[in-house]
Amino acid sequence: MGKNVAEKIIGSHLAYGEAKAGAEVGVRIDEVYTQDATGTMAWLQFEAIGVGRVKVPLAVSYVDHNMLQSNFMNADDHEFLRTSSAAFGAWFSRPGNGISHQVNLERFSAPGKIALGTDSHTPTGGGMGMLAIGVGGLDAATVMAGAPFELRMPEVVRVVLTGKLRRPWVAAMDIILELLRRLTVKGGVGKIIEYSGPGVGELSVPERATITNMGAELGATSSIFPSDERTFHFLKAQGREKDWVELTADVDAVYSQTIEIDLSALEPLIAMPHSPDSVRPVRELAGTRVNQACIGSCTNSSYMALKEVASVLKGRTVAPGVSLLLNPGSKQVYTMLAGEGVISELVSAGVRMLESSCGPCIGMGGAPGSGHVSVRSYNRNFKGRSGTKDASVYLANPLVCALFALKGEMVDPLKSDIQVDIAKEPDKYLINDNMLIPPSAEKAGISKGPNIKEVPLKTPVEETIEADALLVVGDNITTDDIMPAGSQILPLRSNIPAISEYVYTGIDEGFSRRAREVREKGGTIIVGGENYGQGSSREHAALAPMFLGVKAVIAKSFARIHRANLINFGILPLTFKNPEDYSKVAKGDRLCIKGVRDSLKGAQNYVVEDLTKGISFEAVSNLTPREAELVLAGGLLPYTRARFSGK
Ligand code: MIC
Ligand code: SF4
Repeated sequence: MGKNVAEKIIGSHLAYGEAKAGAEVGVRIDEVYTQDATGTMAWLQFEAIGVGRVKVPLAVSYVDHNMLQSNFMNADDHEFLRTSSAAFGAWFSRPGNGISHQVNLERFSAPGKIALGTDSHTPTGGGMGMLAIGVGGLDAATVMAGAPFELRMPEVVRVVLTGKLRRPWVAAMDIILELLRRLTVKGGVGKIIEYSGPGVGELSVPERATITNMGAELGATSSIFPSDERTFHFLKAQGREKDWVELTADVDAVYSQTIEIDLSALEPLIAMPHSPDSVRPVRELAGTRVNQACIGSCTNSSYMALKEVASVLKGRTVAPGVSLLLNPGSKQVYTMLAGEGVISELVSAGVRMLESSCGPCIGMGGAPGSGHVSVRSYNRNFKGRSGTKDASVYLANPLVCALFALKGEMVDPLKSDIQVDIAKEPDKYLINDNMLIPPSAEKAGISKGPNIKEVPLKTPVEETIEADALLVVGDNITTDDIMPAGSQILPLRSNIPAISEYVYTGIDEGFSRRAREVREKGGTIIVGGENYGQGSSREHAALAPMFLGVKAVIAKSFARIHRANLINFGILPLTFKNPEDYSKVAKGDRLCIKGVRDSLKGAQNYVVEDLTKGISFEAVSNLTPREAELVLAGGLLPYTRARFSGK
C-alpha cells in the first residue's frame, strides 16, 4: 500500500510504535525551536530536568513576541534566553531577527525533517515539506533532553488543489480561509492536512507556508505540502539547496478523507469577528468602515507578499481615518525591501513600520481604538486579543488589507482599478545570518532577572478529587480566554505566581481570587464545552490554573495542544460520557470524583457526583498509558526528572 507524505516522514523517524491512525507513536525529532513568550518556561524546565546540553541535532531559541520593553522584564527574559542558549547548546536568534516561523522557514526548515516548536503556528514549516508540530514548552524541553516525542498518529486528510488563483486579489490566505469556512476551528483536530493536486505547483514556498501556518486555526496537528521543484527553488535562493529532497505521496497513498478546492472558483474572503472560521466573501461587507489595518505576522509577511502590498500603496496615501501598521516577518525581508526602496514607498504612503516581531497580533502594541474595526492579514481574531475588548477584528489577505486602508472602508477588490505588480520570486535572497548566534562550546553562566521565578510543581493526583466547579464555560474556549496575552500580561510569562492572577480575567474577573480561596479546600474543577483550549500552545493556560489549584477540567472535547499541556501539568482532562450532562452542572457546584488513581490505572471511567445537586454522571479520560502515568506522577516534569537525572 502506498504512503502519503506525512506517513513517509513519520515512518522514517519512528522510535517506537506503528504509523497507523490512532496508534501511539514515538518519533525522533530533528529540530526543536522555542520563542520567547513560551521559551523562558521551556528553558527553565530544560534546566530543571538537569541533562546539561540539548540532545537534538538542532535547537533554536527565538525572540519575537515580548518586544515592547515598557520595563525591565522582557529585556531580562531576552538576556536569560541568550545566556541559556549558550549554556545549553542552542542557536539564539536575537531580537530584531524576526518572527520565529518566518526565520525558521528561511534559514533552518528542511523537507522530510520533523520539527517541534513551542508555538501553535510551528506548522508554517509544512510549506517546506517539513512535518512541523506545535507543542507546549515542557514537551519541547523533554525532547531536547533526549526523549522521543509521543503522539497519537493523526488521520491524514488530503486537500486537492485544482485550477488557478484569480491573482492578484485572491491569494494563499483565501485558500486557508476557504478551508476554515468548510471545516471550522475544530475540523482539523486529530488530523494532518496534506495538500496535493495540480494547484500546488501554482504556489511558492512562502505562499504554501501561509496555508500551513493557519492550519493551526483548524485545530490540525500539522499541515504539509510535498517537496517539489518550487521547494528546490526556494532553498536554492536561500543558499540551502543541499537541504532539498524530493518528497511526494505515492500514487496509491491512502487518506481518511479527500477535499477538493478549485482555486479558480475562489474569491477574496474575510473572517468576521471573533473567530477565524466565520468566513464570508469580502464583497458582502462592502461599505463597512475600517479604522485600522495591520499587515504582516507569521502568516503573511514574506518578501513577495509585502512587495505586492507596496505596489498597491505606492504613490497613494492611507485614508485619513485609518492607521496602517506593517511588520515584516524577518530581518531578511526587511533588509531586502529596504535595499530596493520599498520601505520608502510604504512610509511615504503613510504606513507605520513596526519591527520584525509579532506586535499587534498578540496585543504587543497597536491596539485598535474603542469599538474600532481592524482588518489584519494575521491568523487569529479572538475577542480581546488585539488589546481592545470591544474592537472588531477581521482577517483577510494582505492586498485586501492594503486596499481597505487606502479606501477607509471595505470594498469589493475584484471591482478595484488599482494595479498590483505581481512580485517575482527571487532567485537569490539576501543572506546575512549575523543575528543568529551559533551554539557555543564554552561553559556560560545563565542570567536570571528578578521576574524569573522557578517552575512550580504539582503533587501526584489524589485518589479523590473533591472540588468546586468555579467556572462553567461554553464551546471553543481559547487559550487567550484562559490565559490572556497582551503587553501587560505577557511580560509575566516567567513568573507563574504573578501571571496566575490573570487566569480567565476576560470571562470572570474574580476567578483567580476565588480559586486561591478554595485551593486548600480541595481546589477547583472547570467545566467546558467542545474544543476546550483551542488556539495557542501556551502552557501557561495549564500551568497557571494548576498553580491556582485546578485539579480537573471536564469538557465535551479538547483541543490537542491544550489537552497535552493539562496532562503535562498533572491536571486531569475528562470528557463527558454523555455530552448532555454538561448542562447539569452549574457554576459553584461541589463535585466529587472517587477512585481517580485506580481508574487511571484501569478502565479510565469515572463517576462524577454533584454533591450540591445530589446527582451524578459519567466521565472518561482516554489517556494513553504514558499520559496516565504523567497525571499519576503530578505531571511531566517530576516524571522526566526522575527518568533522566534520578532526582
Ligand atoms: C499566539 O499566536 O497565540 C502565540 C502568542 O504565538 C501563542 C504562543 C504564546 O502564547 O506564547 C501560540 O500560538 O502558540
Ligand atoms: Fe506571533 Fe501572531 Fe504568529 Fe503567534 S500568530 S507567532 S503572536 S505573529
